[in-house]
Amino acid sequence: RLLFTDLDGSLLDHRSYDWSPAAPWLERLATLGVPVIPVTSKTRSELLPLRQTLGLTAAPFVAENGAVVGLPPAWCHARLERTPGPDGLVIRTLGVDIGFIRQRLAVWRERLGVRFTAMSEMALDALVAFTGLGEHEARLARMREGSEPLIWEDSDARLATFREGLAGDGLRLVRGGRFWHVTGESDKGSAVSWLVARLEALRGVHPLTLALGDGPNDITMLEAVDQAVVIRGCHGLEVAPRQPALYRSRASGPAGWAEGVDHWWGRAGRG
Ligand code: 2M8
Ligand code: MG
Ligand code: MG
Repeated sequence: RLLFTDLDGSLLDHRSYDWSPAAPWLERLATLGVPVIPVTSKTRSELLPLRQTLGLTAAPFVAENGAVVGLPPAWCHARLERTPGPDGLVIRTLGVDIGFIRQRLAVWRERLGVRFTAMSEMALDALVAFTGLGEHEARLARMREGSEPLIWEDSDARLATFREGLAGDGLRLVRGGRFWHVTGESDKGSAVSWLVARLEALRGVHPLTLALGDGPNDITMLEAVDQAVVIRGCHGLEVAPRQPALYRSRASGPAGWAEGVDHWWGRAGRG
């Protein structure tokens, strides 16, 4: 089995970033040897300390909405990955370079005259106030490699034009919790499928897969797995994946997360 999970608004509370209601399930899954794979908008720099805290260091991770994948040694393919970093992790980038994204954002702002603020343009204290992250965490959130979050300050109609412009550059616009995220042609779903294919190639078995998420950027991930949970959102966004095996939680955040894992794996997990 494999479990894929969004962080903000799913495993972590949207405001406090607390996960205590999910802790008993995290312990149980660790005991069962089920990898819990974070699939998030967060950066690699944010994820490295967070996966230590959450006890997820044996599992791979997906950062920046699918642009960056981290593989622990057990997930590396002897012929494909030769040079793990000092922490034993191999980093694969499935997206495009942040420099290209920022350059094209500047071009479209100029050409279309649209109004938005990119995360890289926000002062640190403004970012802290807007996200509720600590100052240190906010710095880590700014260390982007393959996606740029932005706050849209213009009309819906102009957003559509902006999206078309970006598409011409091979760039996508996807809604997270507080931000819109500009990425390459990778998304959470393609990264999840890539990891499932990797596991099949290494072990020759097809795992049972479960994914949990609360935002529009989670839809591709929820559609790429066998079983899915939409966590009730705090931001009133409609999330409607094409997924027959779908459970919608009543609770939000980590309590909804535990409720969703209970729904699909309750008996098997305890048995
Ligand atoms: C951003 O991601 C969230 C997740 O959905 C959002 O769009 O609201 C990212 O920039 C991430 O790196 C950061 O940690 C998070 C903080 O709220 O915001
Ligand atoms: Mg979320
Ligand atoms: Mg997210």
